[in-house]
Amino acid sequence: MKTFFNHLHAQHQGQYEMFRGALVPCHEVPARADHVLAELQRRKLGEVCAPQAFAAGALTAIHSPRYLAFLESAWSEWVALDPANATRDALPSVWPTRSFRTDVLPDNFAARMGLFSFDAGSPLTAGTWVAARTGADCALSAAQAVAGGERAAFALSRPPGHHAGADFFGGYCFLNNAALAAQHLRDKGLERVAVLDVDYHHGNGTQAIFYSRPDVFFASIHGDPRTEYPFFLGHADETGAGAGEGANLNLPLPRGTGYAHWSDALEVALASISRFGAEALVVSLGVDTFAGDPISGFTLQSDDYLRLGERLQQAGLPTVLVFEGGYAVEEVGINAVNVLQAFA
Ligand code: SP5
Ligand code: ZN
Repeated sequence: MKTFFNHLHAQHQGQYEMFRGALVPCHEVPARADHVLAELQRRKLGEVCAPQAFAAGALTAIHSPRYLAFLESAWSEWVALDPANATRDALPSVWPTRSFRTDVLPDNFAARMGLFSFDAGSPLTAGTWVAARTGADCALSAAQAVAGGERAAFALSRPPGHHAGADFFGGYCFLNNAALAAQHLRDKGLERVAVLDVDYHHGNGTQAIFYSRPDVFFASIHGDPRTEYPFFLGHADETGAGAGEGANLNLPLPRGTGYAHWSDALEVALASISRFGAEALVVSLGVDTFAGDPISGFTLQSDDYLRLGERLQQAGLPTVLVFEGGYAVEEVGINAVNVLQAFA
């Protein structure tokens, strides 16, 4: 199995995120991807490739032009506000909630930061755009490999993607890599594509992108949003809208869930994907379901990821795996590569 590795991922290097009124060190750090790469190479799980550079049209298939233009120029605008900003991460501090307008693009930079985001935990840094843009190329390259006949491919990149919507960032995510991969498979002629999101957190961005579409099924197993981030989406009664009714499946589980019950939800998700008639599968591969994860609440063990990988492989679909969360930095390589091993 080929891995498309984002060699520029460390260009995105946040210093801090907002937590309980304080700026605390980021959980989403460059070492995460480096550990996964090192473990892939240690086990010789296949070729590590550079991504192909895709044209802007591949991004506008998912993201709005005004959001992409904002992301591309955000860092230079931030530094232009104050040269001292060059050593500080940009974080939003004001958002348009209910009753505010979102159709008028503000001139003010802080206002646009808020318009295009939903939390204060996702610092935008000097290299965020180049890292996210190259990560999108990795996801698109992996999708292209699978559309071209490969059984499976892995996009190894950060920042992650599944919280990013058509026109917003948040949850450490800026461009929705899994959505870009699913759309690319559609554009290559596959009629029905499924996205299975196994990250601890609900993939609100991916769900929102495909919610009204009948051609891309979204299934997610995650911490119950009544208590878990991102809180405002991911409930079981969200089943799709309009032509997309029936093509969205949320399987929220309580804190403390281990593989015995988590894997029951996996069977439900895979049965639905099979009934949907998916011709290819995109997996949003977060391993923050691990017992040792510092920000999450499930109790999966490292060996459970071997079983998860075997089960995904047995689904028998051409599969694009996209790296998402997982913050137990020392174990993230072992856990992610345990999933990949069945595809090697
Ligand atoms: C891709 C992904 O997994 N994004 C997750 C974003 C979670 N952001 C909120 C994190 C809250 C952190 N709380 C820290 C508590 C332990 N110090
Ligand atoms: Zn997560």
